[in-house]
Amino acid sequence: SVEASIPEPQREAWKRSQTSAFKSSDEFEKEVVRHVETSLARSMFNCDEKAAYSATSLAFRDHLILDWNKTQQRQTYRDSKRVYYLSLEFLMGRALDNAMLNVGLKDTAKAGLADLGFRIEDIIGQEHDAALGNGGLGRLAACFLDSLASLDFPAWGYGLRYRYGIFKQEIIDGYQVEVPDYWLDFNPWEFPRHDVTVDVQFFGSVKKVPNEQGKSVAVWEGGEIVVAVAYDVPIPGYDTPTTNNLRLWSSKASGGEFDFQKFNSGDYESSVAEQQRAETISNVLYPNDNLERGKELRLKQQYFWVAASLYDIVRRFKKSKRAWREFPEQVAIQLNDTHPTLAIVELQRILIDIEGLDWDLAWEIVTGTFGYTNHTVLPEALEKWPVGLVQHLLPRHLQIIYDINLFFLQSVEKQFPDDRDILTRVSIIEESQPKMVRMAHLAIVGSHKVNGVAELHSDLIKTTIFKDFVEIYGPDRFTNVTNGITPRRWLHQANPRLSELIASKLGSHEFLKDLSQLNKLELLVQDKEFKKEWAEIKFANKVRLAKYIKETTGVNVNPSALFDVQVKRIHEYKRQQLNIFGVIHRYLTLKAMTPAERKKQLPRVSIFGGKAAPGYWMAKQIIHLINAVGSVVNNDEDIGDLLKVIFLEDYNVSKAEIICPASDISEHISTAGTEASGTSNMKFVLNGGLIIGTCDGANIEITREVGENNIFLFGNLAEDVEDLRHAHTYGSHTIDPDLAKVFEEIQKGTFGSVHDFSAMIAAVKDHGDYYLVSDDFHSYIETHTLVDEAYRNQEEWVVKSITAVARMGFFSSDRCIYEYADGIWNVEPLPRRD
Ligand code: F58
Repeated sequence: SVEASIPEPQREAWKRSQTSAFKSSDEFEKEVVRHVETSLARSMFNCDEKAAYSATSLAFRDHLILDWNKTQQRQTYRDSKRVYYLSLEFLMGRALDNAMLNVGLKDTAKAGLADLGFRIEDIIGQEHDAALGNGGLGRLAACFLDSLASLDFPAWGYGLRYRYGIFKQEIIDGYQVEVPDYWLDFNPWEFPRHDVTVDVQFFGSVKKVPNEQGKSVAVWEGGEIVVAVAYDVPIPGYDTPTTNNLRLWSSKASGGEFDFQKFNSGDYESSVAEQQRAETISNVLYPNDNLERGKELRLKQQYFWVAASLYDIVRRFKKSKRAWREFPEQVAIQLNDTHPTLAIVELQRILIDIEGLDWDLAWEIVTGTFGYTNHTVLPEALEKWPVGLVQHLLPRHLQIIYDINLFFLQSVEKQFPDDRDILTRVSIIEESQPKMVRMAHLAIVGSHKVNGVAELHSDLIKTTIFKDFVEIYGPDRFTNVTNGITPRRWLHQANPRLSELIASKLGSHEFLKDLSQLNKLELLVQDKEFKKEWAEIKFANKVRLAKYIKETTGVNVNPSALFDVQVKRIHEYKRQQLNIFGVIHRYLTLKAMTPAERKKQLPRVSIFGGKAAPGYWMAKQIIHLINAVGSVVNNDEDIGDLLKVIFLEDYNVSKAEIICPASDISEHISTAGTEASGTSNMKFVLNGGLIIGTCDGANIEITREVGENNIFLFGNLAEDVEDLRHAHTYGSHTIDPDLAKVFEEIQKGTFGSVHDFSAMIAAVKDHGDYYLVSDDFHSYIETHTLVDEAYRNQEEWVVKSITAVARMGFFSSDRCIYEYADGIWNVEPLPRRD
């Protein structure tokens, strides 16, 4: 065993002195006080909430680290197959609450903090979100890390340690303003590993030289080196000692602080400038959601992160002294979208140029190792890089890409000898001006499995953007893994009262590890007392959100009103414009009523939240319109509580934890066929909210699970979209009459800024209504009427809410991880103790 390598007396000395994690609240308090006094150099007299947060986090960090060390030792010792999840984004949110719950010591900490004079909520609230992601894709990666650890899989995440996460959003005069998110001031959850570094090369040129056997090999030389430094973040599983690792790379100049040669020769300024240039690589997260802009720095980020991660993975593999062909039996690498696709090329390069394998064996190893997950069919989000840029930055990689393409096209030509067009369509190189590298094609060719993220989406990629590849490789290369969410964060942590109620009825917290157990709740749908408690919890969560709305916007909302929520990135395809047009329609309808009629109406609060990409002008106009409508409606005395329109600033993970448990209905209303999956739909339903949605993404599977009576679907189907768009462009395009009235009202200036909003209207009226806002408007409004009617029957509504929750077991990210493990990675969990 590993132990035997240390002489007995030393081993004993280590064991005698071993630290142990706190268990009781007394021990926890001691740890907190010790950290306040030594780590923070403060005392009882200047320990504010921030300091208490810091000390509490350090105490829990110590706890995690002990488990983390043991997990890593165990995984190294067992040396079974590991999973590596490569993602440019990990939208982790806060870590302290999660750590407390996962190690099962939240009550202990609560008691300890109370003794020391603090409320645990206030302490948890001090933490800055780790916001290293844009939206769904980044949050999915975070849920997957939670599930991988909770299910005891040996798995690492690899990402970038951005100095600035997604920007903070401020709303000023109704407009979005971006403020940098500098979050690293104090981050107790990361461990800098200054001894774990990788030199990453850029630019330079390629020379062919003969090796010892006289074979010509490529040597990539010159250019510049940037150093990657590892920062490790422990990822605790729920109710297990397994604590996995998330390794984030930070860039710094080679040659330490700065180039001493230049410094000594008096060129101080340029040596500092070089250092700064190196550091810009990991400086900032690109803030686009479903859009690829093709910036050079972005490509640099991608290669920097991919090269460092692969070096690390290969280094670990080589320690085992196994033969190279065993690599895919030891290593599974999942590509979260095409952003890490250069990893395919980099591994091929390492194997042929550095390790001296022949091409075919290397390529077999590469394709056996990688899996690729696609997250979008939107053409503007499919990654492409100009050949010239790749050539300049990564000359050797471009050669390898050309070789991969050559061999691939040769085999396609053999398979379809009479079809020239297919070669043009599937080529990794797009013969455009300038020529482009199509990253999705490279990812497909270099992986053994490609998956979409919901059934409809996985079908769509097979019949549209990747159709030819299904012909070439057969349908088995393509599969579906419908997304999921971790019930630990999105139920237990976000909605503790609901989680406890469920636990009390099911007899334990086991459902948090096996979410399908929720189905036992269905037996209770007629239990009066249970339904009452269920409704009370929803109400309490709404009161909490109402308080938050008051504090942040100054608007009073009635917690008994129907809370209608749409929170997600602002994008035309997600159709916040449809929602706000619907709100205006409701407002006009209310205005046209007599006071007596109005009295009979159901009060509603329309809540919006989400960031627009800084360069996405139309999305910013949508935010402006929502705010403009809010300032008119919220101050209209005829309307009062009947309608309030709220825009919540700076939507992020920790705000989602307050918002999701407080919704009655949430909106998932993308144009059919555009939203790959959606995951917030799952979060809302799991928290007892119903949803209004289109037949898109995972909404379809949610409907199948919860039943048609427990969801509000509307709108055109994906299969009709193409024809409708065609008709808009080539036929006569009439606007829905109710929508036309909404437009007239906006154009009258009722909400100010006629000029600002004219483009949104023109997009529907004059530019072909690409997102089918008008086509779906009528059915959207009608469905909202059904929502109102259903909500009036509170008894029935609660039955729907419980039934839906009971049927949500399928959407746990644990189920996703089992599907990936089984169908794509071929890995197994590691038993907890040897
Ligand atoms: C999202 N994609 C999908 N991309 O839109 C959503 O339907 C899905 O549920 C989710 O992935 C998880 O599968 C997404 O969030 C991005 O934000 C990319 C960021 C980098 C640039 C390209 C878009």
